[in-house]
Amino acid sequence: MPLLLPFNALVFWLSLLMVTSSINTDKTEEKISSCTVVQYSAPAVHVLQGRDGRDGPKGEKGEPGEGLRGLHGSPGKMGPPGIKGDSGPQGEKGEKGECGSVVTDDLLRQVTALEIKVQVLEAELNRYKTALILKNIKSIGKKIFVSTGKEDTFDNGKSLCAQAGSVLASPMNEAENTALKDLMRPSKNAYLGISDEQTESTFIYLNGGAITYTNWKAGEPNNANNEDCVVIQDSGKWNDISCSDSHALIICELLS
Ligand code: FUC
Ligand code: CA
Repeated sequence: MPLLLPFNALVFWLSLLMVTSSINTDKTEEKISSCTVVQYSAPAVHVLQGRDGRDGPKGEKGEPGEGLRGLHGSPGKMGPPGIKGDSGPQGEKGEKGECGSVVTDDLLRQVTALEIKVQVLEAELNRYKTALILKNIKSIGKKIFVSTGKEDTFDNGKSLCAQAGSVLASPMNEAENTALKDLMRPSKNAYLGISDEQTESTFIYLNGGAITYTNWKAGEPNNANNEDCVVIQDSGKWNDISCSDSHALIICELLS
């Protein structure tokens, strides 16, 4: 014990010195440094603590954990529908169509072409109709009156028309009668295909049918001196005359 006393006393004294030095803030850096020299010879908890060292290098990545995987949860509710996607790429060219549609298109073109031709022909026909009036031909409805320009008897007149595949003019209504009147000028009379030769006072068409239209002049038919044939006068009115009268115009009619 007596041998340790001086050393312990020295440590105690130094420790006391360090405490008083730390309290006295007026101590210089040089004095503190001198204390560390003493500390080297006798480390103790009472000496000043050194500064922290720099961070060490980063350690290697550790092994992955081995925790148990949880149970699979139940599926959630269906989400809202997504927005419409972009259009896909254009598909490949299809197979050639059947002949039916081709034929239809071709027929349509032909019909259209025919319609144009018909219009042209109608216009051309109207021009000829107009011109033919000057040639003693008159078109009325579906009937065409053709004047022979000759005056003759009733029988000769029937023969003339028959040679052209026609019959003596037989107006069936006012329009046809007017057309015939216009065509007969300047003659005063023109034979009609009407007579009562078969039965007196019963006038019929050449085909034997009963007449359905008349335009008798007032007082006619009077059968003066046995008149069995009929003429249209330049007034458009009718008169019965002798079938042998050779001074009546021969006008034929054609049905279209
Ligand atoms: C009237 C007519 C006859 C004839 C004579 C000259 O008597 O009825 O048909 O035309 O005139
Ligand atoms: Ca008469």
